[in-house]
Amino acid sequence: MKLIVAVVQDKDSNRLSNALVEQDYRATKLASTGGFLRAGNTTFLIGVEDNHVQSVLDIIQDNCKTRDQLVAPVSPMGGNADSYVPYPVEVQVGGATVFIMQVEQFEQF
Ligand code: 2BA
Repeated sequence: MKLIVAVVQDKDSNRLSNALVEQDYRATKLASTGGFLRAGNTTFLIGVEDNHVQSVLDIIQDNCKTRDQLVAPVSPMGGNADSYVPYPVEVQVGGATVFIMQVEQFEQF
């Protein structure tokens, strides 16, 4: 069994969860925040048998779009000055950042 961890943009999260439910995959959605943009995104935890990993990756790819996002400068006050960006920058975000991990044991009680 594998655990797929997918960080997706909030704008894609409803479409992705609907697609997963339609294809009978179970998932948990976590509200998350990107370390760079400090904007909200959504992290999906999806547990699947090994032979379903590619099918889930296809669903993620079909439902998560790449977007350009303009980032306004973030004030370093009260934060870490090392990561301060002093001018607006355009970054390409997504479609999805995906990690696939081996699951040692899976139990449901
Ligand atoms: P953020 O950290 O907010 O990053 C948003 C986008 O900003 C990234 O898009 C990338 O294009 C850009 N970016 C990130 N760090 C950068 C840096 N140090 N310098 C220049 N540009 C930078 P994505 O790569 O598509 O990532 C989207 C979100 O996925 C990230 O949001 C983060 O929440 C997550 N993510 C990406 N890579 C990750 C990793 N290696 N580990 C954990 N989470 C990751």
